[in-house]
Amino acid sequence: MAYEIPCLYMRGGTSKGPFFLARDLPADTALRDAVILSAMGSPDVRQIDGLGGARPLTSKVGILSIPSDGVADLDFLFGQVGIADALVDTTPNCGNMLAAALPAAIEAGLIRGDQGSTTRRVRTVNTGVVAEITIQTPGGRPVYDGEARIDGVPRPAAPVACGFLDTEGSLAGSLLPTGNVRDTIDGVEMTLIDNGMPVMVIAAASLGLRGDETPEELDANTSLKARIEALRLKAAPLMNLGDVSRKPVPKITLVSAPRAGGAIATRTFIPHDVHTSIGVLGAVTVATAAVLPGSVAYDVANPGQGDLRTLSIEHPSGEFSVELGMDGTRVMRAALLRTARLLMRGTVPVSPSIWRGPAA
Ligand code: NQM
Repeated sequence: MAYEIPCLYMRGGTSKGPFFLARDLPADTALRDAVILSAMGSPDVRQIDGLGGARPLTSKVGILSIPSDGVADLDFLFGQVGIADALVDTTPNCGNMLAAALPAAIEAGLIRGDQGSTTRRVRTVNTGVVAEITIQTPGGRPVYDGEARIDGVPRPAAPVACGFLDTEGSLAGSLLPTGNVRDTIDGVEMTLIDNGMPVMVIAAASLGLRGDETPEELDANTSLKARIEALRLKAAPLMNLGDVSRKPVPKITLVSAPRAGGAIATRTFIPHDVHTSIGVLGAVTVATAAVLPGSVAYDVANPGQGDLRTLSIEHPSGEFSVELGMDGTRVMRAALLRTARLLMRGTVPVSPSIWRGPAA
């Protein structure tokens, strides 16, 4: 008989995927990944035999556990599941899936919700970044209906407030891993930066673009994508990321002057497909570049002023507001709003040819 793994299928921000408890999955990483790949239907471009949505934003998983070191209240391990590739990558952060971690943990009985609202420190195990997350929990249970709106999600929902500290150099080791605010690779100027997500920030104009092209137009531009990938493979070692030919980082954000009253306009490659909006820590990192004098983003941005600034990052489906707490020109903390929703609660049967369950 197939072993059935308890699973919560959650939307987190503009992404979605199944959440599992670490204790319900194999402890061995290779076996765990084989189970996840089979649950998601990978490798297969359609993910027809699994839960994956055949796009990077819908081919993600979250794995939850309670840490014993006291650094956080909840551990969230994020997995970017390859679609055509048999790969579960736990390298980068994902702030969108993170938004669903606390409600999922309460739904699963891993954490007890407080009366009214629940605030907990959630660590993304991938990089050690800790976020303070607050969700609405009347009667101690998460609610999903509400009035908060985020672009890229059609319906309003209950707010998930996310606050980040210490995101600098999450994977690249420091905010500006090359030590420069601007580098030039193959004649293209860029700012290589990591404030929660390693990103190559490039002016759209440097690649002959306007910066307001649709994701479909950019996705169809195969010569542009090949050029960006060549730049990415050269930039990654300079960002301390090594060979990234099979890694989803760094991301590439093309920036241009804002068009809708925001701080900056963006189009983001993650890294091979174009994001229909922008990732959470991707947005934090681009906002950080936008307020950094000398960066390629600063050139085109409306960076605002003062120690507390809200930057509206324009993206293909609207905007993403990031509140930055600054000390001079240095970003000390970031706060932002997401929403999340429980989409389905159930179990995922695993073929006995892959795993027979914890007792076997
Ligand atoms: O940057 C997509 C997403 C993400 C990542 C990506 C994210 C983040 O929208 O924190 O949320 O960049 O691959 O889920």
